[in-house]
Amino acid sequence: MTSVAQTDLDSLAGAYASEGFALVRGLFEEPELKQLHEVLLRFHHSWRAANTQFYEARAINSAYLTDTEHLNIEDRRVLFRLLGDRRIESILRRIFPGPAAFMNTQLFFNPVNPKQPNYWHRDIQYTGEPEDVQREELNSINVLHMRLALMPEPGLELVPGSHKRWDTEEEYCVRMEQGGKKSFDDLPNTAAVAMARGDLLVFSANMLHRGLYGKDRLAFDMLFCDPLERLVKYVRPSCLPEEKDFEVIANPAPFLETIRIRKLAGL
Ligand SMILES: O=C(O)CCC(=O)C(=O)O
Repeated sequence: MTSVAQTDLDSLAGAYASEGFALVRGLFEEPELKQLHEVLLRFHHSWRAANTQFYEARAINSAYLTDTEHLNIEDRRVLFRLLGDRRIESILRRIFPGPAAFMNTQLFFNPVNPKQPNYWHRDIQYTGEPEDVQREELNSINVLHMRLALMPEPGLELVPGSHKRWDTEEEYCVRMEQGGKKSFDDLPNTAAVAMARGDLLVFSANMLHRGLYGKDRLAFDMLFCDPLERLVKYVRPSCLPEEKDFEVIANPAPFLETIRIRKLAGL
């Protein structure tokens, strides 16, 4: 396992294309992080109260943070503002050859049980698509995580380059728990990306990765994807900004793209 240095914005596109991830530091100021952190804690508090059993049993993340269920309009606007921030836009432009669409948000935290194992996976394995399609789509469909750490954390472990290629036999057996392997078994040729407050890890959801639990991790994940109906059909309309919210969003393009495709598809 190697550890990873930060990438400057100019080398981001190259790093993402070859490795499948890049770590960007120092993009946000402390007052911005403070405001976001407070919103995330309010969300987490409310979400935990509504999902106590799941949280205590096995949860490592929640999702749909921009929905109306747990946050008021001001707090949701803090999230919309960040998702549509010019700095986020400049990263999206470097990674997506065309427009990117807003997909979802997630909040990652530690499992209640400190012995709960983590698991290698590719997000694409949960789409329900047959494996030969998943394999083909690795190179043609882009789903991007931008993970912003609010607390220092061990971060993620990734297999560099695995966003463009299918698993080796060993990786496959571990990920799918075959041949006596477990999905938390160690893999060779990995990179661990430890994160400090304010670090942004940009990585392909297609690649082999697992969370590294520990410390007081609390990370906000912003998900963007290619503008395709089959990817944005799962977006909850209640997670999207309403007309008046667009006043606070510097770059509305990812939201507008999602709204456009959903409308075209009659969703
Ligand atoms: O941090 C974790 O626990 C896993 C992260 C992950 O799998 C993801 O962001 O897709």
